[in-house]
Amino acid sequence: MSPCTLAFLLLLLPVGPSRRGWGLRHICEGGQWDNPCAAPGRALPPTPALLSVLQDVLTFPEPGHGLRRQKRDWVIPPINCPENERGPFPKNLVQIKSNKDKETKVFYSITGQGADTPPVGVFTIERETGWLKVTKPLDREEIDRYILFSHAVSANGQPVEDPMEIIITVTDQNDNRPIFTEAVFHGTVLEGAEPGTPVLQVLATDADDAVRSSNGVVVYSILRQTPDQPLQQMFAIDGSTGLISVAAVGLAAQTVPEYTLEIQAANMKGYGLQATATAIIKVQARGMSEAVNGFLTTHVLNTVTGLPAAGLAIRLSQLQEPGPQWTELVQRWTDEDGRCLPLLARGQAKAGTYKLRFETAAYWQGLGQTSFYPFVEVVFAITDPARKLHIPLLISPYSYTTYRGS
Ligand SMILES: [Ca+2]
Ligand SMILES: [Ca+2]
Repeated sequence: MSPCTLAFLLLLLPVGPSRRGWGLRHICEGGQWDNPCAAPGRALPPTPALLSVLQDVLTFPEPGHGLRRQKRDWVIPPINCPENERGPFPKNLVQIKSNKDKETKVFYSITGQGADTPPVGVFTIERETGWLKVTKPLDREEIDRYILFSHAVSANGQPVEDPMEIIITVTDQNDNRPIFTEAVFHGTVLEGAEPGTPVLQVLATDADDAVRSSNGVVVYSILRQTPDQPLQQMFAIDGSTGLISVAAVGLAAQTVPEYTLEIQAANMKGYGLQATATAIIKVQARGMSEAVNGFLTTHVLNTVTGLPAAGLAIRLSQLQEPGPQWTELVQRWTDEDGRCLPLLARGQAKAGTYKLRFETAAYWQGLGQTSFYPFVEVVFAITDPARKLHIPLLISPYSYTTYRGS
């Protein structure tokens, strides 16, 4: 690599003496781009961030000064380009410049994904001026980053610079709403359950950026509870996890055997686009023994302590034939006996393929341990819906056992 100086310059920024190598100007069009930008005809003082870039440039040794810096030391700030930009296209992004243009006529080209490899032609460069352009609206959810290489050759086709890497980061717009994984979530709670008892966890996904923006950060809330007896807020939801738990005493199967909750998920931490789903919570009367009422039951045993595993989340799903689509039927949490209410009641079971998912990692995490298994899934077939099934799980952080019981 020939040592060359890299200069990032703002439009109309005072420029030092001529330097070798690439010069890069960030030009802003009507404030559309996230780059630091200067209004036409007005010089901006260099920002500290930019200064540091310039400093890097200024300290870069000239050829013949001995030390050569590796290219990877160059700090090339990514060019931010928002998704869903409106035209007209092509739109100028940045001008790429070689100071060799003082010695010879320089021609520019770009390679890389979005240039000469699919999707081809999203970015183009003006051969003679070095203007890098975007030719159409971008979709962050499709491609969130482009890595291009810019090249400069002289009239006889000889490279006058090493290829320069240009990273174009597609910044997010909140153009996706949350999507609940289920239209209807089902849970069961034992009557008289104490406040804080977990009942059901809902989940919504969002395709937008949840790391560098809040566009994809979903917050849950309960919009409505039907009936609103004996209190308006019998349940609470954890805004960030979607875990619904008992909020008040007074759950009684005889008076209210079932609650319907309208759940909302909204991105931008609760202030953006919304989606709703339904949570149906059955209140189970005490004294209805598993043996009488249950068709499908389980228990979880911690084989390290030999004690029941309490507070472990379990989800039952059914395979939707013919596709590989699982539909969640119910969620349970194990009690202090490592047991939970029947996952399927008598008469509720149909022949088919089912899956019990045990959230083992969260359980071990709660005990301050790590689990080799993030979760354990037991897939099984129900062939005789009249025959009671008991599927226990015996767990340690590094092993698990299951078997068919009755
Ligand atoms: Ca998009
Ligand atoms: Ca987006």
